[in-house]
Amino acid sequence: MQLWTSPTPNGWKVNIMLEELIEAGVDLPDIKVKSINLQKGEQFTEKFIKHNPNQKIPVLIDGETSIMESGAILQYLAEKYPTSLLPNDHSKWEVLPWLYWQVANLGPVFGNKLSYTRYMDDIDESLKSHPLERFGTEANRLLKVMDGQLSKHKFICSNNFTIADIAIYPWVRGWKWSKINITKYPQIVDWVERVRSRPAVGRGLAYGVPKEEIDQWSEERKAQYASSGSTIASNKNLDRN
Ligand SMILES: N[C@@H](CCC(=O)N[C@@H](CS)C(=O)NCC(=O)O)C(=O)O
Repeated sequence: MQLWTSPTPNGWKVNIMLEELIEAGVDLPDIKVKSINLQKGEQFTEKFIKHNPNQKIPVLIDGETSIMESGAILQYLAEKYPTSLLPNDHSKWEVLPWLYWQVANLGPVFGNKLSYTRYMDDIDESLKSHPLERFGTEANRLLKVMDGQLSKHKFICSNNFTIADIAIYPWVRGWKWSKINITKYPQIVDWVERVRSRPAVGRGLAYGVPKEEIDQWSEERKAQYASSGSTIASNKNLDRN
């Protein structure tokens, strides 16, 4: 198996998944983790596009099967290696809708809020106010929805940690960077700590990142992310291919 990834929220989901499977006692095959340099545009190469026509990490390659989309990768791994991360009976329908909810709602909205907050330096401030308002308000609505779930149980879908928690966590943990205030929701703050305290989550977040910067980036790293983020989020990339 090969995982093509980068240290970003959508990448971390799969790293965490692999580490959770190991933690659950699954004997995984050897997995080659290949780091994709998004700043250099490696996601646009012919070789990459053969495995993911959508030109984004993460990609999982299992023999002849190439899987794009982090949600699909989590589901693939969860079905191939059954554990409590995804029930294999009817109760999987308590989990899968929340996985889809993350990839269709929370990911794009938090990602867009982050881009306008941190990365789009070349855009006039006045043009940013509408998207910042729109994505900020929607991010807050999504947090309220999450808070409703967490008022019923410890994790998003139930008292069990599942692939839905794995999908949601990397985006919500970055709330300071995206300037989406989760502190209005103490249950979400507690959930972030509960998820972070899992050993497999710590190991998953560490792929390709110096240990001392797993939870707190250095000023140098922040500057690097800000500049690479602006390259990635830029419309200039639309000219490629
Ligand atoms: N819906 C996709 C989103 C993947 C995605 O946006 N990946 C980002 C990194 S977090 C990426 O590869 N960006 C490169 C680019 O936009 O050029 C998923 O969940 O896998």
